[in-house]
Amino acid sequence: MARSSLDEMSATGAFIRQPSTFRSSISRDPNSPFPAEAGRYHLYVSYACPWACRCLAYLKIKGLDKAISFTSVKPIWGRTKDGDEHMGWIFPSSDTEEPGAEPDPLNGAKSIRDLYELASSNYTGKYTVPVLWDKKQKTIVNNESAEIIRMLNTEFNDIAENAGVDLYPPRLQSQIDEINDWVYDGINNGVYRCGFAKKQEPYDESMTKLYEALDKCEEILSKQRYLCGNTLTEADIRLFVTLIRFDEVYAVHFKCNKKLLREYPNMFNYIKDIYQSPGVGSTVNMAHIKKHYYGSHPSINPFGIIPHGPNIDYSAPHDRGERFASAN
Ligand SMILES: N[C@@H](CCC(=O)N[C@@H](CS)C(=O)NCC(=O)O)C(=O)O
Repeated sequence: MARSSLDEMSATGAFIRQPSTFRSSISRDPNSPFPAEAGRYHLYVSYACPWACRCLAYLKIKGLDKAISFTSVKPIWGRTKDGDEHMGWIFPSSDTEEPGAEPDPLNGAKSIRDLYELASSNYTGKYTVPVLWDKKQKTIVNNESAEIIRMLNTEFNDIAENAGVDLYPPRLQSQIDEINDWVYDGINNGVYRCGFAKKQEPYDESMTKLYEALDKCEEILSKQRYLCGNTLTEADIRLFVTLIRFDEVYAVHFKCNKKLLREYPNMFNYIKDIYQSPGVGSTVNMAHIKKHYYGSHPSINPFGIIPHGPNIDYSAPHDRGERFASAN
């Protein structure tokens, strides 16, 4: 059983991600084991992590950040226990140690691993973020971002400030599911498969798939504002969290350098467009992103040197709204 993504390796040198383990659901039904209630749940994230930042983006977009509190860990993995080699997400010891990161306000945990061990005394596996925590039952409800975002989209609508925003509307669900499949495979997980490959062949295969998927996005985005047409959906948020990290990190650290995203005119403007959507920009902490990747994978970047560039300004003007104005 892998205890970190650095161990998720097949005999052929390919990176193979393992499934998440806590899979309960929060429901709007007040009689369910985890009913949607303001103030009851807490989201543990890392600003560095694309999967966790999907959930954070949902908190902001849905207007749930008052009803569901959240904490970010420190960006660089550290020892999770004295006398144990495991490296993973850890909390700072004060509010000032690492801007953006905070000590655990609920359980006084030193690491995300501590939370998994509080939730399950015999847990073996990875200690990943996001973690959706129930303050009442003092346990992990769910640690799979794909499921957490679906709950945040629908189950809290009695509480959400922006309940009318539906990022998974019934009429687009099958289209979103179909896009998520190839975007996950080729891009979200694809960049990790490029970066963590330990043999040339799995790297080559992942790169081919990655760039086929990126070219497909560019083609779609040359004709419409978002992946499913003219409405922002779940598919865009899932793609965005990977794209925003691409030129700053994946191009260098994961060797995804066949073409940079700023060389794709439609996709580059699309990244800026989503970044500038209400709430989304506040979920992007590039300092944490760069510190994490370049600093937490010694097998890829043994000296932990953080490259200076390229420092892209995603708040710069873009053409998406104007260009697709007639379609709105
Ligand atoms: N399937 C999970 C994946 C989450 C995941 O892989 N998170 C990474 C950070 S980007 C993590 O916490 N890794 C810890 C480790 O590998 O030890 C989800 O989408 O929620």
